[in-house]
Amino acid sequence: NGPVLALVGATGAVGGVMIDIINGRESVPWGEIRLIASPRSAGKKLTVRGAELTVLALAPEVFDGVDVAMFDVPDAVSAEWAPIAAARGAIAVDNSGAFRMDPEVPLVVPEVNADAIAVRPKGIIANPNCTTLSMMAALGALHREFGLRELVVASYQAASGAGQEGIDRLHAEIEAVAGKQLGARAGDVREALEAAGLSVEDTPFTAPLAMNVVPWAGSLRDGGWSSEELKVRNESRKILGIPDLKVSATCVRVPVVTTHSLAVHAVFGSEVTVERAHEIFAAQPSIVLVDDPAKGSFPTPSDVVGGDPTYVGRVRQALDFPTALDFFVCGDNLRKGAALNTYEIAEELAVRG
Ligand code: 2RA
Repeated sequence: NGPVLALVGATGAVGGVMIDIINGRESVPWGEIRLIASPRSAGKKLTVRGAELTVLALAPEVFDGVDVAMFDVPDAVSAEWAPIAAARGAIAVDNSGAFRMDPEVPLVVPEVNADAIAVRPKGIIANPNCTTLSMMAALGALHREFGLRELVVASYQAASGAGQEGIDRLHAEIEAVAGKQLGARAGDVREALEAAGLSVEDTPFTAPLAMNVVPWAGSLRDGGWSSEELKVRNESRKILGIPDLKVSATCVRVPVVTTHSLAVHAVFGSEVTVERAHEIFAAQPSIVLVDDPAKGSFPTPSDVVGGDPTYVGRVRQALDFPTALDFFVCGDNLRKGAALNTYEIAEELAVRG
C-alpha cells in the first residue's frame, strides 16, 4: 500500500482545485487520501478518484498515520497546525505565508530546486506565493544557463488571488458597470459601484477593479512597499539560491478572474539571445512558449486559465542592456501558483520515498 496523503482545507477554493488536480492525474502514488477541514465543514462528502470521502474535522488525531499533509488554509491556521501534523509524523507541505521565509523550512518549486525538499528540520516544506511562482519556472531555466543578477518585474494579478471574496467582488463589479457608458470621467466607475451598493469600503482591492487597474496587493510595509512586492523579492532570492539578487517589483491587480501575469526584465551575468532563450523555454516541460507577435501570438490570462504550464511570450533582448531579457509570463494562480505546485511537492516526496 502507498503512503497516506492528507489535504487540509479540502473545502476551500484552492482545496477544490487540489481535488480536481488529484482527480485528473492518470495515477497517484497514495494508498489513502484523507480530506480535512474546519469543524464547520466536517461531514461534507467529496468525490476523490471515484470514492466518496467524508471530510474530517481538523484535530491532532487526524494526522496519525499520515505521511504527507498538504495545507491550503490561512496563515494562522497553518502556523498552528502544520507543526502539529509534523509532530505526529507527517511532512507538512504548506501553501500559506506562515513558514516561507523560515530558514529551517525549504521553499520549493520542483523544476527549480527540488533537492531542497530533502533538508526540512521542522518537517515542513513551504509553497511560494502565487505571484513569485508564476515566473519561477521561466527564471529558473534561464538562471541555470545565464546566471541571473537582477530582476525588475511588474505583476498583473487576478482577483482570485484574494480568494472567493475577490472573485465574487469582481463579478459583482462587472455586473454593476455592464452596459453603461463609463470611463470618460474621473470617479464615474466608483459612483456606479456605490449606486449598486458596492462600497469601496468593502472591497479586498482598495479601489474599483472593474474597468480599472489597481497598483496594490497585500499590506503596507516600510518605505511604501507592499507585502506582496517584498514577497516577490525575498522568495525569488530563496528559491533561486541567490541571496543578493537585486529585485524590484511593482504589484498590480487587474480585472481578471484567474491567472497572474508578470512583465519581467531579467539581467544576467552573460550575454543572452532570444534564440537561445526560446530553446531553453522549449526544452522545459512545464513551459509553453507562445511567442509570434507578427501573428498576434502571445499569452494572455483568458487564453491560458485552467492550464498547468507557465506560458511565456514577448521574449526580447533588451535593446540597451546586452545581458538582459524582457518577457511576459502567465500562470494560473490557483493551479501552478497554489494547488498544483503543492501537489507536485507532495508527489516528489512520494517518489523519493
Ligand atoms: C494575491 N498573491 O494574488 C496573493 C495571494 N496569495 O493576492
